[in-house]
This record gives sequence, structure tokens and C-alpha cells, in this order.
Amino acid sequence: MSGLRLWPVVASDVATRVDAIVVVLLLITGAVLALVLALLLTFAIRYRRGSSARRGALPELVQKEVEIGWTAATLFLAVFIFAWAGATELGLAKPSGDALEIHVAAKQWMWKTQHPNGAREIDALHVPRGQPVRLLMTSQDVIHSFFVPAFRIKQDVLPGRLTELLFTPTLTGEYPLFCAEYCGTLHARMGGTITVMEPEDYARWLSAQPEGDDLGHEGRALFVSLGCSGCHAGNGPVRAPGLAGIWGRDVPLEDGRIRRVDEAYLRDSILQPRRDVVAGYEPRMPSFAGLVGEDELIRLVAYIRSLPGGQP
Ligand code: HEC
Ligand SMILES: [Cu+2]
Repeated sequence: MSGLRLWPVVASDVATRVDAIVVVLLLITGAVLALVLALLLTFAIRYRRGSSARRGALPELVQKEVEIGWTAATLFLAVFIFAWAGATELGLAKPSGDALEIHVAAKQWMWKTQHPNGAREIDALHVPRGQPVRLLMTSQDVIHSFFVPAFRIKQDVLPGRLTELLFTPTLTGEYPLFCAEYCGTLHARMGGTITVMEPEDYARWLSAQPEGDDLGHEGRALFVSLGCSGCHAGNGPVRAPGLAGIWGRDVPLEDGRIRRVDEAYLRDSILQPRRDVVAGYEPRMPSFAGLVGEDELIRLVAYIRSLPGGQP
């Protein structure tokens, strides 16, 4: 990866799309430049001092149709480029169901990343090749910007707001990560390494990481602030099942079905509680669809998952 490259590494699907736009823009501007230069040279030679070129009044060359024609043509071209680039940009923020969700927290002056299972990294991120990756990013202090040139992705990371990026790594290797928004003294050193691995290697790497508990801790705070604990702590007016130790167990439902408690079940329980009512309980839980975002769901699930078994 050293030496002078004619073209930067293309390591994601986004890079391919962005490069296509850049190439077309280069071609268009190159053509305009060539035309202007050619006319400049032609006229400079033709009308040089002492040449016998005609220097009378200008001929009436430009008709209204021609003028309307080139105005319309350039307008069309500009709108086309805008629509094309705009659609590409919007695709970067599109949610995708099967994407690997990675949480990114920026702070002066480091990048903290967190995998769905809680594994955490600092100034580093490992991702599997060929798998769509969705970054959910937020800042703990000032504005930063997540910039990976090899992926052609760059997105501001703001305090109090979640920004997203969607991309699929296409080439294994190690690529530099930068902060692209001046954020203080050590801004220039705020960076890291993105490692794209084959899916098997990624799975092996991930299982060797200690699982973090941060998502779970944050989920616990949500559990209280959203009012879940009002029912589920066992002393509220509504009788609700305890959630400790349910992860991985089989739950008998009111209609006789049995469901294994996994990520999907917990999400369903929170978003569509009427669908899977636990045997022996009233369907008194309100739906939280539209009230909790994707990132809060992840934290709630992580919290319930982290609860030790045995307790009611
Ligand atoms: C108004 C009381 C109430 C609130 C508030 C409430 N729940 Fe529930 N919850 C229940 C009841 C009652 C059940 C059992 C009936 C059912 O499955 O719908 C239940 C079931 C569940 C289950 C399935 C439990 C099992 O044993 O399979 C989960 C998971 C759950 N709730 C999570 C949550 C989360 C997370 C929140 C907060 C975002 C929440 N609940 C808020 C009353 C509540
Ligand atoms: Cu920064």
C-alpha cells in the first residue's frame, strides 16, 4: 500500500459509485477545458499582430435558437449530475435490514467503535468483506467527521445526533481512518485503521474479543427512563414477567406456541407486544414502535441479554 498510486484504492461499493461520478465530471470538465484552450490558441495565432486576418465588424453568427440550445443542454447536464450525485449520497444513509450495525462514538481525540455483541475497539474497526455495514455515529463532545478515503465515505459526527453511513467493504486489507473536521489540538492525530477481513476471519476475530458491557449499561438507563421498569421491576400496578435470565430460554406463549428468546423475539416483544403474549399474563404492555429508535432497541436488547439468570 505504499508508493505513489495513480488512483486511490477502491475498497467498497461506495468507492466504485463515487469514482464513476468523479471520472464523468473529469471528462466533462476536460472536454470544456480542451475546447476553450483550442479556441484560445486558434484565435491567438489567427489574430496575432501583423496577420492578414479580417478585422472588420463581427459577423451576426449567434441566433436565438443556438443560444436557447446551449443553455438547455448545459442546464440538462447540470441537473443530471446533481440527480446522480444526490442519489448516491442519499444511498449512504439508507437503512438496510441485513446490515451489520456498528456504533461509533467520537470524542477528543479518538474513535470508539462497538460491535453488535458488545466487542469494543479504539481507533480501529474490523469488518467482514462483502457484508453491508451500517455505522450509527454520534459524538461525545464537538463535531468530528468519519473519513475513510479507501471507502470514499465521509460523514460528520455530531453531539446529540445520530448520523449514519451504509457501505459494503469489497477488498480485504487495512485502510486509514481520519477525522476530517478540525476538532481541537490533537485533531491531526485523531485517526485509526479499518481492517477488512474475510467473513470467517472476522467471525474468529470477533469471538476472540471480550464482550463489552457498555451497550447494556446504556440500555439499563433506557429501561428506567422509558418506563419499562415501572412494570417489569415487579412492584408496579401491572403484573409483568421478570426479564432476568430469559435470554436463550424457551418461553411458552398464551396461544400455546413456544418461542426462543433471542434478538428477534425481544424486538418483537417491544415493538409488537400483542403478537407474542407470554402465557399467564394479560396483554397489557403498550407497543413502543415509533417511540424507540433502532439504537435504543439495540441497547435495550443488550441490557436484557446482560441480565444474570436466576432472579425473578
Ligand atoms: C404497562 C406495563 C409494561 C410496560 C411499560 C412495559 N412492559 Fe414489557 N410486558 C408487560 C406485560 C404485561 C408483559 C407480558 C405480556 C406480553 O407478553 O405482552 C410484557 C412482556 C415483555 C417481554 C416478554 C417477556 C418474556 O418473558 O418473554 C419483554 C422482553 C418486555 N416486556 C420488555 C419490555 C421493555 C423493554 C419495555 C420498555 C421499553 C417494556 N417491556 C415496557 C408490561 C409492560
Ligand atoms: Cu475529530
